[in-house]
Amino acid sequence: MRYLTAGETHGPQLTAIIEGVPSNLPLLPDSINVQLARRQKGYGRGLRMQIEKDTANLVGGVRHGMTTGAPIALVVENKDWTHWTKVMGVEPVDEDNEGRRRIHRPRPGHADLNGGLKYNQRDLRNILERSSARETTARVACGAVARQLLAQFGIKTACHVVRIGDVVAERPQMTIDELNEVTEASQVRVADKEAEAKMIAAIDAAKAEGNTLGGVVEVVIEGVPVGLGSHVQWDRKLDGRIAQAVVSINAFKGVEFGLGFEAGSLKGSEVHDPIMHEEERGFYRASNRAGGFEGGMTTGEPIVVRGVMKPIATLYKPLPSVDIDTKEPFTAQVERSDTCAVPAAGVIMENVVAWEVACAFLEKFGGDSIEEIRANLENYKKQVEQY
Ligand code: EPS
Repeated sequence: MRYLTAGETHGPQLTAIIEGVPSNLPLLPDSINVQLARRQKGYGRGLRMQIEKDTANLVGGVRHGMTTGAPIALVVENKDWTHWTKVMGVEPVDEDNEGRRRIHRPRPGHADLNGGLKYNQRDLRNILERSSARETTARVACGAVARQLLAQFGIKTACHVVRIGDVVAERPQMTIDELNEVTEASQVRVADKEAEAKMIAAIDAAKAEGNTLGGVVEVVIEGVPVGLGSHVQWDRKLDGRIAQAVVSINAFKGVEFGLGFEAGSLKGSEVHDPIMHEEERGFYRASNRAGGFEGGMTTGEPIVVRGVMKPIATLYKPLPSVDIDTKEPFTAQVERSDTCAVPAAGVIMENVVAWEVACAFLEKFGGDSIEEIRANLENYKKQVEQY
């Protein structure tokens, strides 16, 4: 499967085309809208989220609640567009028209300056509009389609926040279903009540001082068969592909699996997962410190992957920058933004990781219809059982 997205944060809509979704997959806007609503939630979001009410309109590839195998086309409207029709219109406007709302003051930490230099744009809005994290709405919609596919084969996903600023949250012993239930009811998407209150206080304190907070989110995927991805070629290693997908999320700066960076400070005996075998269960691991991957392939244990999000770069007390017209320093640019979007980023990460797993799943069990894929999967399961 592959997808492309288009659309600007203050333009009329976001658009996505997904190619390669098999036929006979049940799909209705509701299953996408649930994910879009999750992405909009979370303590620390700014005023824009009160304007938007994201819903997907399926405009290709689905008929009577089922995919047909044709490309899926979907659009999500930007409700905020009504305030930006002059600024974001397609028709030409005069250079000095105040409706242009030209931006010439690049914000540190954003794509503004690099993008302006690269694309030779003297209105940095032409960069900002597309680099905005609003685009992740379309990616979550595509991920929701991937999750729908995974769900057909009993593969479950979850995400939870493990850090906001200097507050750390634990994942108590619980099943993936319980984790989903508890985090869904949390304002900061944590399973640790004590940490929740501290995170909310930290977000309030950051907001009060015109600052922002980043954090770490963890995604868990269970029910994945052994052998997705491959060791034979660098670009087929599924952990590598997941890493790329995670770091491509706006403001994400790093990714780790299982023990992750901590593995660098431990001995080999403390890092690897002993191989076990039981008649009933087949091969399994005594632990899952690898986070579900060895040799770029799934081990059959849960995928456990974390991503780190830097604090949002739009600050109410901005860092020094230089005006691209006058080349003079300034510090006054203030844009509306969020104080902390880590809980939303968890949902984005869950959906982009689900996308990569679904792609690898289809590569392994490829077929044009759900029935064909199911038959291939059953056949493979027998092969693994008899190994
Ligand atoms: C964003 C800035 C804010 C966020 C936006 C991402 O938007 P605005 O500039 O319109 O206030 O609200 O996030 C979303 C719109 C969204 O749907 O997540 C940025 O600069 O990346």
